Amino acid sequence: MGKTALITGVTGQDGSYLAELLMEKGYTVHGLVRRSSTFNTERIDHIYQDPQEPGRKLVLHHADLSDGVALVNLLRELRPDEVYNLGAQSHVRVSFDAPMYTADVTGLGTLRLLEAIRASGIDTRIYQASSSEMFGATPPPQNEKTPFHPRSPYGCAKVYSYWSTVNYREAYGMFAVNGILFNHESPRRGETFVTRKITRAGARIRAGLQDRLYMGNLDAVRDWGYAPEYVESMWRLLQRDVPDDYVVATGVPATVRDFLQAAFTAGGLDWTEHVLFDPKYERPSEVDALVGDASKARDLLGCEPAVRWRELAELMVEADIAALDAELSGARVRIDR
Ligand code: NAP
Ligand code: G4F
Repeated sequence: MGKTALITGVTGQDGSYLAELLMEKGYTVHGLVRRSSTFNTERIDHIYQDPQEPGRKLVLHHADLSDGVALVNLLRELRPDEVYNLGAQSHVRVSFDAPMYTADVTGLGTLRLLEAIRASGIDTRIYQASSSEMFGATPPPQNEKTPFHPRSPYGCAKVYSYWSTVNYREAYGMFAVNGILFNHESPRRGETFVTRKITRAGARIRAGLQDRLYMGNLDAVRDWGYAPEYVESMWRLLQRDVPDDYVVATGVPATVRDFLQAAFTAGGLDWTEHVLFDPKYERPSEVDALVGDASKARDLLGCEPAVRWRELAELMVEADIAALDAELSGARVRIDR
């Protein structure tokens, strides 16, 4: 019998890559999908299996991280070997506009899930999607021993989730781990995060569909990696003998301006001719620099991300150009890369 996993946030960037990875490894994957008035399964449509399909390996369930009772019922029914908590209101800028909602889903949602595991009395391992955003104002390089100083409601909610995960490990002996992941991107990245906003705009400007791109702080430094490599780290964290917390990062810094220049150059464009500043995209309090020291994950888990920010910028522009070309020619746009 293969293992069973439950992924919250299966419709997101990471959830979709993780579902693919686990299915390849022979898992039966259960995905938690929140109700939406429009389809929200685009990232997993290519691996979707009809309920009528015998022996299907991907099963979707409607539930929400704000609904603790639904989580208990789901866990009692499924009794998964592993739970990956990737569901969240994950946008930092939006968390300033919706702080209570962010605290509820990104913070309390984790507690609800941990309590649901406890209440259902099942023996399962849980991965919590912690974030480098928790380090906030503490200068780089950041590792597992670096103090947290969050700078957004999102960062605060993630700190709450981080410590709740540690607490359930210490209090109840639960196999509960935090992956403290630095920014990771892909062609499936949400369109309003900075990398995808840039690569999507590059493709559209190149095609003559728009001329300007309004941006916020170009001086921010991030450590950008490639999402498919990072979901492999999530799985590795849960396969250890002893539960522990790990930073996952490339250790290579770049500014938003660097990424912008690399992406536009890859699309044959000069970014200075198209980019304008709009204070709307600034944050009330910014995280200036995140650069990870992932030596623990490298030494103990064998995680060594290979794709660096420049290559990432290029592959994302290339994917957005291909998707736009397909859309303009009337072909169905595939999202399976
Ligand atoms: P994402 O693309 O924004 O996906 C978030 C997922 O959470 C989506 O499936 C979303 O559903 C779901 N979700 C939102 N609200 C929910 C609710 N109330 N109940 C249940 N599910 C809900 O994020 P991602 O980039 O894949 O990141 C995955 C996780 O890692 C998140 O927790 C994020 O905070 C964390 N993280 C990400 C990064 C990064 O650089 N990507 C770095 C560190 C940590 P819809 O599809 O319906 O919106
Ligand atoms: O792409 P971003 O929105 O990502 P941010 O804030 O670093 O958060 C992401 O990474 C976290 C890990 O550290 C995750 F936990 C979180 O869920 C999310 O995935 O912004 C990156 C930087 C920021 O400094 C922002 O101020 O880009 C700057 N930026 C400049 N102009 C912009 C823009 N960000 C966005 N989204 N849009 C802009 O126009």
